[in-house]
Parts: sequence; C-alpha cells; structure tokens
Amino acid sequence: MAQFQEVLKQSALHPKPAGLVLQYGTSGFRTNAKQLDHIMFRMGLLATLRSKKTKATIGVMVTASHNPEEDNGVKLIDPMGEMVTQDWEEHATQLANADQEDLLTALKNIIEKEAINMSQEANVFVGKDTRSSSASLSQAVLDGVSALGGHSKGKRSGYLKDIPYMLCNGKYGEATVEGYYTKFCQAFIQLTKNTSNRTDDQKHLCLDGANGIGALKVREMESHLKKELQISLNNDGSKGRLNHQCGADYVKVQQKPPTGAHRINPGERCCSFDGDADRIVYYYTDSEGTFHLLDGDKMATLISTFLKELLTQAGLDLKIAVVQTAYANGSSTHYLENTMKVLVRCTKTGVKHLHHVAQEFDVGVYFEANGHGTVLFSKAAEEKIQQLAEDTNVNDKRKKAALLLRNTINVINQTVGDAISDMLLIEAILAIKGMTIQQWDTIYTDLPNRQLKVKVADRRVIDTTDAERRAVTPAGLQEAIDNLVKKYRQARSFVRPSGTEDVVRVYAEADTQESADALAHEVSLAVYRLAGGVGDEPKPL
Ligand code: G16
Repeated sequence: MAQFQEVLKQSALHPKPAGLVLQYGTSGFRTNAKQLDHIMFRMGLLATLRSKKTKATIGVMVTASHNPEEDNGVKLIDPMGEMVTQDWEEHATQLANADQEDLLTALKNIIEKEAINMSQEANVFVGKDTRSSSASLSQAVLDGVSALGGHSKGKRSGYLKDIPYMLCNGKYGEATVEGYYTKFCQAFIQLTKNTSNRTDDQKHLCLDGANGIGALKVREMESHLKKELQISLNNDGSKGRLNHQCGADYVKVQQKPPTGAHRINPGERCCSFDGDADRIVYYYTDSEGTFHLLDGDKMATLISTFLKELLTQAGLDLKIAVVQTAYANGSSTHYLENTMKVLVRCTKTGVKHLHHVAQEFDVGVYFEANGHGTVLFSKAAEEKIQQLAEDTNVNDKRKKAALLLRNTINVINQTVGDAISDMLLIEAILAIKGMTIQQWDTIYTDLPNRQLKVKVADRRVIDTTDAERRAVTPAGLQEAIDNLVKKYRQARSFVRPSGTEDVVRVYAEADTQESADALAHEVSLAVYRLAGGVGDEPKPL
C-alpha cells in the first residue's frame, strides 16, 4: 500500500532513539522535548487512525502544561473533547515504543485490532502551546497525519482549550475561536447583569498568565467582557519564562504568590493559570500579609453550593455530586459530605478519570485540588432546566433560578477543564452572591498540607490502590506510612508515582503546618529508603 511506503519514508526522518521507552501517562506523553520527535510523528499516525475509526475529527495537543519550558508532551483528544479511551492509550504506548523496523507491524496490528477502514477520510486538529520546541514538534505530528493521508486542520498556535470545544462541532456554540469568546463572555455578562452596582474594585481581578497561551487569549478576549470584569494581567509572556516561579502549579505547591506580579494589596482578588490554561487557583493576602490559597477544592465547594441552592430554588430534583482525588483537602471532603450533604466520589489523579465519574450524575462537579476541573450537566438535566426557564406558568422565584442555571451552563466549558471558563464562572458566582474572596475562603478552613517530590531509580516500583490512597508495593511502604500518620493529629498521607514527571509525589496533611511538613518529610524518607531513592536523602523542611 502506497500509504505504508510513505510512512516508512517519513518515519526515517523521525527516528526513535534506541532503547527509549515512554508510557502514555496521566496526560499523554511527557518528557524532555529532545526525546519527543518520533513520538509526535507516531501520534500523528495514531490520531489519523483514530479519526478513520470514529469518522470524526481528532485533536492532538502539543504541550507539557505545568512542566518546565524544556519539557514537552502530546495528548490525543476524542471527538467530544475527551481524552482517548484506555484501549487507545495502550495503542499509543505500543506505537511509541516499537523499534524503527517494527513500526509498520505495530501500525498494522492496531488497524487490524480496531478493524479500521483505511479508505475512510481522516481529519486532525493540531494545537500547540508557547514552548520554543512546540513549532517543530507539531510539524512532526503533521508529518504523521499526512503520511497516512489524513487532512490536518492546520498547525494552530491557538488556545489549546478551544480544541476540545471545537471538536464538539458546535454542540456548545459556534465552533470558532471568536465563537468561543462570544459565547462565554455573553453568558458571563448575562449572569452578572442584575448584580447590584458592583464597584470597579469588585470588578477587578489580578491574573497571573504563567507566561503561557492563556495570557495571550485573555488579551484577545478582554474587549468581549465590556469592562464587567477588569483584568490586570501579569506574567503575560512578554518577558518571563513559561511556568517559571509563576503559574497555578507554582502557587499551589509553594503556597505563595507568583513572582512577576505587581505588589498585591491586602484582600485583592488574584488568580493564576498554568502554562496551557487548563488549571486555575485563586489567592489573596490578608492585612497581616499572610497568604491564603483557594484551590480546586474551594472552587468545587463554591460552585456546588451555588448550584445546589439554585436547584432547590428551582424545585428541580437533580442528583448533584462532587468528584475529587486523594489530594483533596480533608476539610473540603468533610464540609461537602457533612455540611452541604453532597455526594462525594474519589478517583485516581487525572482529569480523564474525574470526567468519567462526573458523567454518572445529573450535575457532576469535578475538580482536582491543583485547580483542574469543570462541571458536567447530563442531557436530561439541561433539558429540564431549559423547559423550566421557558415555562410561563411557574412562579418568579423558580423561573429566576432556572434562568440563572441556564446562563451558568452557558459559561461552563463542559468539554474539559478550562481556566478561562472556570475564571468566568467563579467571578460570576462571587458577583451574584456579593461575596468577597475572604468570605469565600471562610466557608471552611483547609487542613495545613504539604506536597513533596522524591527521586527514585524507577517510579514504577510503586503501585497503588483505593484511588491511589494506599501503596500496594514496595513491601512495607504502606505499613511505614500508616505508622507515621498515627503520630500526628487529623493526619493523612499517601504517595504515588507521577504520570507527568519522573518523580514520586508525597502528600501529607495534619492539624498544624509543622506537623504536615514533618509528616511529609518522614514519608519522603520512607519512599527514599524503601522505593530506591536516588541522590541525596530528603532533608527536613
Ligand atoms: C496533568 C493532568 C492532571 C494531573 C497533573 C499532575 O495536568 O491533566 O489531571 O493532576 O497532570 O499529574 P501527575 O501527578 O500524575 O504528574 P497538567 O496541567 O500538567 O496537564
């Protein structure tokens, strides 16, 4: 077949380094950009096969999100904006690791297993972030697409989150970047139009763009907001490096404000995006200069409280749930279950896992503590809300709640976590509730916590169960963690291999920051000693 000859010819230009083995992880392939050229070419091939199989457009995103500038990565996006299925993740790993001379066999195996009609047309959207390596790596993806005769919808340096949005072929609005801005900004303006006399201070938000693509897109979008939200944009990419001492991951893990931002006034509402703008965290400093973080858990609580109140006012009996991961602060889970009386489910790390669980409910609010998440509404829920909003026989209170719910749905990007849409949603809720960031923060108090990383020779020696809350291997590790946790009050800790970096992640929480720090350090030592730590032993904080 001529196509296979072309694959052979082109693949020689994108050779696989001998002995390199990479795994499709939490969010696709991620590693140093220098090791990724062959992976990109092969993902171009795979996306083309996936498009032939689904008879729909597939997305390929070239990004390493929160990771350092020198890294890069790639993930495949299915036609409705979701990550590809587990089977296709396995195909991706196999294709990525096939030796150069076995590439065609690996490709043919997938074609056979999936019964793909090779004469079917294929379309692939390719998007990239602002990393310097992204231009040539996305070209490698395009080479893969064209080698198998696929059509590419351009090497777009667009906002990555509009790719899942556009893949939905207009399900959520007009499928263009301009349509994206118009839809979300109009919904925001609709939602906030009856909020009484907000001052310019209340409309003001300080945003750290992590020197990434989100900053560029916020600049383009600003005029659509008609001054209803007034954004001071820092780390806009004009000088600083991507994610370097800024961005959502830095702020969340370091628990301090980003550098490169203007001096934050006490009580000023601030937020940070990550490098590809799929995460957002909020923060402020109080009058004593103490930093306060409002992460994904706080956002999930604010959003689910707001939605639950509206559903009650609208008299709609819809099942709402919040989906979290093991990183969720114990206080948030306690508040949601015991005060809010909302169903809470816990899944493995990775939005793809949370997304699937959230789909089981009428209204599924899902957020990772790192600020990655969104809200999903079932088709039936959307229809009920729509009917009520149009019903002329219901009382004003129910109707008002239904209209607010309808506009809330319109401000949410249900395809995937999207920092811009999450920001507009949070801003709208705070405006409607007339709430300051401090008032939002006092809904519940986080347990002090600490996240650390440990370098080990091979992080795959750690295997986990129970949504990553318990380690199964290596022997003795979970027992050691259990014994350490017993020494502290209100304590919890777990370890897991990262799916995006070559490290083991350690999380600990306890009644005081000193205890959380000490526990995190002791658990790190246990990982270092029992799971093959490399380099210096972890030091106390
Ligand atoms: C990705 C995933 C997130 C996950 C994060 C960290 O985020 O999309 O769901 O929480 O990686 O994963 P891990 O702890 O396995 O390294 P991003 O923002 O880097 O795409």
